[in-house]
Amino acid sequence: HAAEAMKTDLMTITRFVLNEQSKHPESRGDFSILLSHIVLGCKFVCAAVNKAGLAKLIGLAGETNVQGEEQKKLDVLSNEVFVKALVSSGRTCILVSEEDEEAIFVEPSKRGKYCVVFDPLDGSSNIDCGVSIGTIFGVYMLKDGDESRLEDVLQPGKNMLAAGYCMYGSSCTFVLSTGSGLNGFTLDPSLGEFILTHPDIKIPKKGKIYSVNEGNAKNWDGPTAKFVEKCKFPKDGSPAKSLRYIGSMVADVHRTLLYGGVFLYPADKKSPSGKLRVLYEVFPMSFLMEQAGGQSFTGKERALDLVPKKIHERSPIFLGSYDDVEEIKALYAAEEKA
Ligand code: P6P
Repeated sequence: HAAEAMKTDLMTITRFVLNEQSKHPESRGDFSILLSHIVLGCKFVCAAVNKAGLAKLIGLAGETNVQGEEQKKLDVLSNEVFVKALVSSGRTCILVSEEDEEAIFVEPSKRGKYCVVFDPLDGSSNIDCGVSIGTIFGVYMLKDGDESRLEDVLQPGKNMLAAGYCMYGSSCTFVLSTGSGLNGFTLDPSLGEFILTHPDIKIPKKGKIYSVNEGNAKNWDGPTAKFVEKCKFPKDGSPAKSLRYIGSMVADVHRTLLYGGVFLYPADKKSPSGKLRVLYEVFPMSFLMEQAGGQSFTGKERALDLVPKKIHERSPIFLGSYDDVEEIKALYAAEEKA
């Protein structure tokens, strides 16, 4: 009957968020309104990404199409959509986007109490070959109710109220946490609604997959090299792990959440702080990973404890199954002592 009930008692993301809101009687629904605007942005980007291939037939990005219109690059378009959706929600005061060098301070008439950090289209270099890409976001509350200052978005990830991503692939999947567990929703295009398809996601405690760009191996530090060596040539007779690396963070993290294992983008000699951005890649994915029972480590500390100094700061990241990340932490701790 549960399956039948699911068919007629559709748990949409809107209903889900309102249910969450009802657990906070003091809430005035601002957060639900903010999330509904983020969801709107994702629906728009999903439609645009699905047409991207077609868009190429009528004019490459950055050139003019047959109608002589300027064909916007998809990541630029996505950024404009999210900035407009977030500002028009009337619930935000500061926005930090991967696409914008400076933070956006919302005009007073439209200002709310939330700060949103986001990558509107992460992995966009993969669009042309059809690899899944995604939007990643995190939400902070303004620290001091009156003035919005840059410090309001330079908070440690553990202060986030919510985080999530929307993956544009074979289906459009929205994974969200508001701090009490992790849930996944799939867009039903015929309804234009995200339906709860992955309730209460929990990552396996230990996994059989490691996910890293092996092409950077010559630049890795000792602990990372040792960990990857252990994945490939386990000393304790256990089977070697499989390597799965898509090169699109949302897709690699989504697989890690559902199948288990560990995703790593370590520091290396070329990029001592790694490649991934703290505010809108490392923090949201680490927040989700912890909500799913996994963990996330920077090579020095718990990722969510990091206090960023700049809005586009990078950090190394090791995230995934609890036991797998413990092994990495032990290798870094041993190097500390040596
Ligand atoms: P590399 C995509 O460009 C991205 O920002 C992430 O989505 C992805 O995890 C990473 O970079 C891939 O980087 O150096 O392995 O190509």
